[in-house]
This record gives sequence, structure tokens and C-alpha cells, in this order.
Amino acid sequence: MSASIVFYDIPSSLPSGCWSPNLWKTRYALNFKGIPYKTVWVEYPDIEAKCKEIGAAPTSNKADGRPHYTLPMIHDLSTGAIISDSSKIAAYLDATYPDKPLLMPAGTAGLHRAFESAAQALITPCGIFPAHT
Ligand SMILES: N[C@@H](CCC(=O)N[C@@H](CS)C(=O)NCC(=O)O)C(=O)O
Repeated sequence: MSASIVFYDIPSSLPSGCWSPNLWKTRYALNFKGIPYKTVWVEYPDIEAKCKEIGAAPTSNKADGRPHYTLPMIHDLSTGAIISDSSKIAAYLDATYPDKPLLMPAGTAGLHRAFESAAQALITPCGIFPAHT
């Protein structure tokens, strides 16, 4: 089956190529659902330019109000949808491909949001994600 989804990931020198937990969430989601995809590797400093190039929306705003563009991002060539943010991508994949195994079974969206919020609150003070400039 040919890939109808383009998955934008950040490269590394690791054997797997990928390194970021945020990006792994989407790679895992695509693999779990069995949706064929093609990876396009985007170096960290090129993320904003690539997102703007393909017309992706920013995922948040920086402290000074400028738009903040992040990966993961997918471009679904069969629908034209361009989605950023691993949670939104997971919700999109379940809504668009409900015949594949569900990432968030019915009635569990709140549980997933609560888990993500709690995990983020624990991880952020560790300094893993410094404030962006
Ligand atoms: N909550 C977001 C976090 C996305 C995120 O922070 N991505 C980082 C890579 S791990 C990024 O693209 N940062 C680009 C930048 O800050 O310029 C998600 O899960 O997608």
C-alpha cells in the first residue's frame, strides 16, 4: 500500500533516526493504526520554515507573542489535512481512520488529556523543555 501520509520528524544520529518523545508519539500512533506513511526529516532550526512552507498552523505562541511552530506534523495527502501537535494528530487519525485500531477509545479523551497534563507538569520542572525564545 502506498503512503498517503507524510510525517515530519526531526533527525538524529541514532540508528532509529528519531529521538524526540513528542515525535515518537505520532510515529507510534501511525504504526499502531497500521497507516502507511513516508517520513520527511526536518532539522530543528528548519521547523518553522517547513511548517510555513506547507501551510501548517502554529501550535502555540512564544512568550513575546510570536507564533510557535512545532513537530510532529502530518500532511494527509488523501484529505489535504495538515495537523500539528501529537494529541491533535492522534484525534485526527482516530476520526479519519476509525476502521483502524483506536488510539483513544470512546469515552477516554478526558483521561488522555488529564494524563498528558499531569505528565507535562512533572516533566517541565526537570528543565527538559527550556523556555523557547
Ligand atoms: N505538545 C506538543 C509539543 C511539540 C514540541 O514541543 N515539539 C518540539 C520538538 S520535541 C518542537 O518542534 N520544537 C520546535 C521549536 O521549539 O522551535 C506535541 O506533543 O506535539
